Amino acid sequence: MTDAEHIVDRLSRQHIETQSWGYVSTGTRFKVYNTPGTPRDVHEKIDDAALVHRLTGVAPTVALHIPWDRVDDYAALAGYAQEQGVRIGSISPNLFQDDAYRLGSLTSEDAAVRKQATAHVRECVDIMTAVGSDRLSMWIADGTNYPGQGSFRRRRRHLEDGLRDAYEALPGHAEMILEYKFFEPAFYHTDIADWGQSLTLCEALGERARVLVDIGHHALGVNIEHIVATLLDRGRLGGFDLNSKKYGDDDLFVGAINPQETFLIALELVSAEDDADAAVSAAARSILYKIDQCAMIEDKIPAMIRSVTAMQTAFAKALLVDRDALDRRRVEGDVVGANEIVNDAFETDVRPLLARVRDRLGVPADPLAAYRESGEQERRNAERVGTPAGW
Ligand code: PSV
Ligand code: MN
Repeated sequence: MTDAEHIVDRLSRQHIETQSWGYVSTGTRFKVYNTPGTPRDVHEKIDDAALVHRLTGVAPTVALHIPWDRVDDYAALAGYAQEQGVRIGSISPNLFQDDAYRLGSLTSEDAAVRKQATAHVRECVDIMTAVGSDRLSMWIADGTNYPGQGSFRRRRRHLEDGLRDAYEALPGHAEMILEYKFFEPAFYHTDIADWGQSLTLCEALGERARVLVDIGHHALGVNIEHIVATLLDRGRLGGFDLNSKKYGDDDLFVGAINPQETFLIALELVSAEDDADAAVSAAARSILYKIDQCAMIEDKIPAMIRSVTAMQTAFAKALLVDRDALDRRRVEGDVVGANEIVNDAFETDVRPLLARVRDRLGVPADPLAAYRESGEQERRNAERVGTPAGW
């Protein structure tokens, strides 16, 4: 195989998970705008995910968030997804929208609240079994708003106990991916604020707990690709929540604000996939790439297509980097030369390469144009009358 064929081959195997809540109307705390054609229930969210997969060929799974996607019969829901051409992917519990969680969920001082939270996570583990999901995607919103409000160490112990309960209940083939976020909804401290907090919890739990990096969950200026490299080298990077941001946790579609950052993250990923250390490369090859974006004013399906194709673009450019030459220049101390190699790849127009990938996958060369011409949006606008689904 030539280098170009290798790249086409790798890109044809790319797998990006879209998320059910990315297809519905969400917004800021000021206003939620509805757009026409928005799904009214989980089946219609799955329909939209299936459409994105049909158009891109690389989005075969859809993440669910419980209770937003709660149904009576999960096996039937998995069957429905399969009929549409997709599978159900990761399951996210929701530990932030019940009145009981005002002072914390797994970290609460109240044993009854902690019990409610662990019972909900167990419900999600059962759903994983019913739908055949292999990832429990955990984000804990717990934190405090004022100095003195909580005991950091007692909260941390409760958190570890609660996470262990879920970890030990996981189906044999499954793993937990543990997200961090430094603020919001709490504004003084968050119990899992950064990658170090998450990593130490994962290490305490066991091999099947890995860190989830949400691109929007870092302070401005933080070097995310460096965090990614550190976690990759320890075999503890388990997943991504993909989006982009200008300021805080903006949840804009991928590549909209800083495509160079997305590319530099992808470069760390493809290089770890080829690492000589088998454990590092196996861990890198089993990362979940999940979109976690919110369509606040834009149409949801095209926004999702943009994110999926932005991830393809980032990986295509990362795969073009001549990593042997790059390493030589690093060793030689050729600062400008090393940067030039990275930059050359970033500036390459990879659209012809992606057209070859799409040809291989049997999908349209331009998924967004194909979507606009398909009439799918107009059909949805006409059919989906009534209350749209939301949070
Ligand atoms: C929190 O901001 C987060 O990124 C978590 O992943 C949630 O599950 C998701 O957003 C949905 O609100
Ligand atoms: Mn997230």
